[in-house]
Amino acid sequence: MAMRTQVGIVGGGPSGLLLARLLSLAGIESVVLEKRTPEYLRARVRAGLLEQGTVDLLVGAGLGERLGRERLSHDGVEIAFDGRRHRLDLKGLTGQFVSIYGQAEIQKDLMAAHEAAKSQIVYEAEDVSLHGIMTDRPRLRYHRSGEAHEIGCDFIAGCDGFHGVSRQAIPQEVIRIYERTYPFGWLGILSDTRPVNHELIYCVHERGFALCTMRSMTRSRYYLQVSADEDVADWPDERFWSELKRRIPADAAAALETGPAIEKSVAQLRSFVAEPLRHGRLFLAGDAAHIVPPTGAKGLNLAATDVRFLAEALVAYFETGRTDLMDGYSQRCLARVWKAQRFSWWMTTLTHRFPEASAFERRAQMAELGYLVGSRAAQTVLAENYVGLPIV
Ligand code: RFL
Ligand code: PHB
Repeated sequence: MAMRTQVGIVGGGPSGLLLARLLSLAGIESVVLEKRTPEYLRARVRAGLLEQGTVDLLVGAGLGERLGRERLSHDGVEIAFDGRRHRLDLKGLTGQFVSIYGQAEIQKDLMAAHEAAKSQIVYEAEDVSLHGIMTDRPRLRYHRSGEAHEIGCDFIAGCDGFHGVSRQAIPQEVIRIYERTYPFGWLGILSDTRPVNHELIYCVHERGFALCTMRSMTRSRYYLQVSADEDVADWPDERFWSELKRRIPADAAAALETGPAIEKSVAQLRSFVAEPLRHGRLFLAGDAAHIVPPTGAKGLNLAATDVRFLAEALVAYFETGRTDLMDGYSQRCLARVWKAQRFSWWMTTLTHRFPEASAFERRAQMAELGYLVGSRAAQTVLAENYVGLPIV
């Protein structure tokens, strides 16, 4: 079956659904093609920390009701090393704070808003492929329940994450990849227990990094640095909790409430940028174009800014025929993406145990941590990146 729309969107994660939402508020039609089922998407845990710019964008898109009620605002964040905890006063250093609200909740809010608006979202779309992106009539093809479909569009947005197909549609000689992999991953668990602290604790330890975070005051999220090829099956709950207790400061370990894990998964750490974000009538946004290690909590926030810029560019085009914002899209995103890449890489390097690090590098790492907690200037550098750089 053939149909037509203004913007064909590949991927119904936060990037794709937020883009569809912003476009529909401006009266622009789109169709979202998503490979997975709604149940799968609602259950995916992932990100938890939002910059104020991301919150503002969601509120502006009419998605602020539950977010406003349930989000936790954090004025500070802790870094622990050598058994001691140090609080960085984000509010005092930058005048800003960050919000805790799970990506799964954003996904649910977006899906509910689209359901109410009767948006066109095709779940379980198989074999999605992109065609004619260098022409003014690009097309998306896919299968659903064994039937072939084609959608003619004015533009295609590739919002299908790191493993998606959109980025692959850009020829090798046009796209440039910048990448760094890390020799470790994060093992995360979610549990219905009281968070060990009312703010996050980034814990530096010789056994490896650990992070204490949360989804609410009754639901905790903890991460452990593990080797890149770690198997979740080797981590029964008891092993996770006892390893966590060894890596977090003693007073936190003593206060730690443990319980059954309701989710447990390993994520590889990676830094990745594909340039440019536009080729012909295809625009990449979010994880389809770039990946950051989760240490700086920037992935979802970067995705949100890409989508904001892309929606602005498409709306300007459809309303007035202007093409300058579309032409500047890639550069505008990349300026922000690279700053977040630098920060996420730096914060990962500062806090993780690198197996190949020399004794000299380990001493330098500890010296940098000592400098950080002793210098307001150094803390301001971390804080202004952590709360999110101004959107320009
Ligand atoms: P997603 O979320 O990967 O969504 C892509 C969607 O596209 C679908 N898809 C396809 N659909 C059709 N055809 C195909 N061929 C397709 N291939 C894929 C997929 O099913 C999916 O639904 O990308 P998006 O929308 O760009 O969103 C990006 C964010 O998900 C990501 O950046 C964050 O989760 C990263 N992240 C964090 N970001 C933060 O800002 N703050 C955090 O605290 C934070 N913590 C994290 C994180 C990511 C983590 N993992 C698991 C990598 C913590 C972790 C552990
Ligand atoms: C999370 O809550 O999942 C989270 C928070 C901060 C990070 C990474 C993940 O840096």
